[in-house]
Amino acid sequence: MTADTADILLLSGPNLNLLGTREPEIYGTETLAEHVATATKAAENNGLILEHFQSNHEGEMVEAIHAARGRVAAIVINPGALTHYSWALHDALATYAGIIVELHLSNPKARESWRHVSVVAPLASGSIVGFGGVGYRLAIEAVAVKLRK
Ligand code: CA2
Repeated sequence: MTADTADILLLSGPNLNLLGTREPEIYGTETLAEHVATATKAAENNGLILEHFQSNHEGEMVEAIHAARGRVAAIVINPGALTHYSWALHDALATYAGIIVELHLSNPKARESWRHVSVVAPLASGSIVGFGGVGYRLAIEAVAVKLRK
């Protein structure tokens, strides 16, 4: 799953592997692989190495965060629906000392009320939401700016 060294871990949560197959009006037509390619290119443009991990399992997401501790400088995370209730993800991210950027394709605050809560947002430097696939580039740019400081 993980390389020995990377600067950014892009983490994708449950169901994001199905992007491009349903609900294009909400999530767009691009696949996850295309978003990862966008993020990888943005990282390379900033001299950074990116690795990606997607899981439909909360525990695997937690373990990916554990494995990032002391190894990668930043995590960009789209936790999918785990965003709204996973205190396990919250607690794992709380053990991570690097930069955290929360990323969503849609704008959860403009959707159902159960999506208005994020248990990840309080641990993030910032959140990029509602810009569709462009958000992947913006999230990497945000990390690059933070790392240059
Ligand atoms: O907008 C986002 O990026 C979300 O994280 C996407 C999650 C949703 O639960 C969050 O509230 C916001 C859902 C991902 C579902 O992915 C799909 C993929 C293909 C077709 C339908 C959904």
